Amino acid sequence: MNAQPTALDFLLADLDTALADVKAAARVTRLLESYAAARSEDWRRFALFDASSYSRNLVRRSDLYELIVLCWSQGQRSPIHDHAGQRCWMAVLDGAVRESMFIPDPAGGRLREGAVREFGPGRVAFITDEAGWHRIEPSAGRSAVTLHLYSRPIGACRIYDEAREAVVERIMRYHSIGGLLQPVGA
Ligand code: 2CO
Ligand code: FE2
Repeated sequence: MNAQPTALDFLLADLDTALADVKAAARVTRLLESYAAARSEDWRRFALFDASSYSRNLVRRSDLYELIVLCWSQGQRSPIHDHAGQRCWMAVLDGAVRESMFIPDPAGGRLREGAVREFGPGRVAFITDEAGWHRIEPSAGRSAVTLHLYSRPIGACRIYDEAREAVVERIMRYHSIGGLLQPVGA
């Protein structure tokens, strides 16, 4: 344990208040921007990569939110997915990521491709299901680490299975919790 509070401690101390106000998305964005701008290294103990897929590493979970460090090796990417009706923020801690948006057809048909944006170090993205579904991958040529905040926590989301051209439910899993690797399949 560090005697001195780190940038991550300050972020955690402020999140409960900021997230309790559902209209204050901009305030939460600023908290994450400040954290990323501090260039603190205290997230690194959560940044545990996995060779088989992008990894989800839990920092803290409460009834109100979950804060997760995601690690993206070159060539790894998320499925196209929604966020189970929750608010999602994504701050880039290392490298850069590409977000591809997909807009559901109101008639229930296929997803339509939307905007593609690149987010570099320190940038913060925000998405809700109203804005659309998305896919995240590291920008070409290197790996990336991102910090995701979901309010409320997301236990399962919908993904678009491109091979089957079908929407299926995905149960969300953590590769590690509090810096400790979880048993595979837990
Ligand atoms: N939502 C995905 C997940 O938690 C990551 S993409 O950014 O929101 O696995
Ligand atoms: Fe996502």
